[in-house]
Amino acid sequence: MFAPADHAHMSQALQLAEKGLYGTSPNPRVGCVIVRDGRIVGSGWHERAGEPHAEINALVAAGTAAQGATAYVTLEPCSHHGRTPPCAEALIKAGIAKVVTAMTDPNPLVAGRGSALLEQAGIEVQTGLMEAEAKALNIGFVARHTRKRPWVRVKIAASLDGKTALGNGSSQWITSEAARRDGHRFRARSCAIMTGIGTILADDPQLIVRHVETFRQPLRVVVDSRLEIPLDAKALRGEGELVFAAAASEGKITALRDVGAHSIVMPDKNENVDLVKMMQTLADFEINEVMVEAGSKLSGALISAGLVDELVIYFAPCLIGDVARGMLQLPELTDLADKRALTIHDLRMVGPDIRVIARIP
Ligand code: AOF
Ligand code: ZN
Repeated sequence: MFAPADHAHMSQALQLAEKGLYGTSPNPRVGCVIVRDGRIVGSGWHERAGEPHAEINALVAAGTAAQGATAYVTLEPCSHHGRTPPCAEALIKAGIAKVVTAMTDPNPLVAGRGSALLEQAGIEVQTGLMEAEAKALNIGFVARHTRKRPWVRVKIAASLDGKTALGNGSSQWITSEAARRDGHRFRARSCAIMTGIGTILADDPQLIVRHVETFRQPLRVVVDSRLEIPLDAKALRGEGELVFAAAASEGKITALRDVGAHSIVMPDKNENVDLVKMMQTLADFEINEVMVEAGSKLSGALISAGLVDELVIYFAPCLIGDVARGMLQLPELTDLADKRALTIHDLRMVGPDIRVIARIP
């Protein structure tokens, strides 16, 4: 159904979409290329939520050349009035003759309605060109809409023997500057950065994006069962930071509100934070991708609860020895048949360190 030229145009649209990697949250990254008589007459991408969608930017660039042209869009054009008006209507008005999309929009407000509108207007619509690439680019947006949970990525920095800190807690720094900078690129693409109270008390991290050119900072989320977080924690220096607790006094909730942070009390039956509900809540808050940078307890608990999709592990070429902290607190296994199987998604050097991206199927 698709010719080599179609692939070339969609591939270009995907490259444009990727320019929105750090900026479009909570919207998807979307690119659009408009082609007439084999020539690109306009292109664009979605830069940030509230601003025009990819198709509109491409249509503006194409002007009257859009008449009778084919639009290649990495996501089904929208049909709804959100922060911006529907792209399907704009494409129809501009006289586009054919639309090729990579994937259907999983947003229930769209979900096929965009393509239907185009077809009703007599526009030919083809769907599914380079679908795997398009879905990968919006892995969190797809996860949020299809399973009502964000895509959750756990970052770990370890020695080659898998240790993340000394017995006394000291962990700065095991991996290289290059690895730490690389970690900031994962932060930058995330809608939220999550940590636990243990890390807050031990390291007082800021949990902000540095070393990456971006105009937005992800939401900071702290899992803190007994709401012990100090009011002057660096991770709370902002507006609207979220703290999930299992129990809390009204006084502490008010004090946190006064410093601009929201507490959400959500206990499970063991009086810990209900992690499943927490992730569903984050999805309700339009969080697509969560980056977890926590200790072995929270990271392990999230894995045990079946909430982690991806591990990003940096291994530094050094040994720390067995009397040190491991990566993940998981229940003891007595049968190796029960071990958790992973798939290796990516493997590369980052400076002197090794980066492994493993996925939990
Ligand atoms: C597109 N092209 O470039 C994007 C789309 O609130 P709004 O108006 O920005 O709408 C956001 C929704 O529109 C988003 O959840 C997704 O369904 C769609 N995003 N659609 O055709 C774009 N960013
Ligand atoms: Zn749109």
